[in-house]
Amino acid sequence: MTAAGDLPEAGRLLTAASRPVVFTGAGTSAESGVPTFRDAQTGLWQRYDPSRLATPAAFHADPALVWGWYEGRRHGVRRAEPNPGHRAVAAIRARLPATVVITQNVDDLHERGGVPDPVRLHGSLFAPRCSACAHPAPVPGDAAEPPAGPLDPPACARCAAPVRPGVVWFGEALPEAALGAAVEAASRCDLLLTVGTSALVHPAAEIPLVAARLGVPVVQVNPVATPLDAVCAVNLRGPAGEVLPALVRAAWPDEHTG
Ligand code: BV8
Ligand code: ZN
Repeated sequence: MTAAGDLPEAGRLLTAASRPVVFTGAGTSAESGVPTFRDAQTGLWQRYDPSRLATPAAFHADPALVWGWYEGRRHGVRRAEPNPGHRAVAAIRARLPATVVITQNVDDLHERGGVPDPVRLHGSLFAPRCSACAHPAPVPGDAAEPPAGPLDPPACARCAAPVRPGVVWFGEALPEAALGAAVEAASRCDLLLTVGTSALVHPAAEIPLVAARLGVPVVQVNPVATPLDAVCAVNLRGPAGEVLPALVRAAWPDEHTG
């Protein structure tokens, strides 16, 4: 039975859990001012469809356009701060050390918000590598202004090929170790909390279903409905930055997530 907004029930499920998985998407960072894929692009990027830019073909066709887009996103993330939702996730992990945080996000706000070891399904804006030999490349220095448009990527120090963002593009396989760890955690957890994801991108979108199929309760935090509504024990309709701290307080009234 899906009880929309039943915070006390979600709190009881969290209190009863010992091995939760927290599965996060771009909506978790929305209140930090980091646009999700669904948010309208700004400036030059308005004319581009993100899911077409986030592909190997786009990078091959125009490395400067794609590198400039990612550097602009990294610039925005550098100026963003973790929001109370990130800190609530860290509070859950501090209370329940067996918690596994799995993220689709490529920002570093979980790490800066107190979760040092998220399972990263889609890579990171802070792990550039060579597009040819995969040699890790240094994260570029922090520019005062974001690139207003195309920006030539650096050359690999080892083979001089263009450096690419360390993210998983559409059409690319997810890192095997991360996907394996995520499926393993979802298969062993006793609660799955899915936060801020449209659940449209595969195979990441399967992770909550792994838990649901095993009869593990799934609690969703999202202002709008998603395909996961059908498998949720509780749907908490609202922004992560407000709902997650409220959920932590419902589970542990003495907890102050800051
Ligand atoms: C692969 C990194 C094969 C890059 C990203 C099966 C079915 C259908 C399609 C496929 C399938 N299998 C594969 C596909 C194709 C494709 C896919 O899923 N397409 C979809 C779009 C139809 N998948 C792939 O290509 C994957 N690769 O399968 O490879 C393969 C296998 C072997 C060998 C070779 C190849 C790779 C997918 C990874 C793509 N990379 N990110 C980058 O960031 O630039 S995915 C990217 O988009 C994000 O990481 C995110 O996960 C996803 C969606 O973006 P958003 O919508 O912004 O974010 P999210 O989904 O999290 O939604 C935001 C939500 O937040 C919304 O619901 C909103 O309501 C909510 N929200 C807003 N504000 C708040 C909030 N929630 C809480 N609080 C708030 N304040
Ligand atoms: Zn190289």
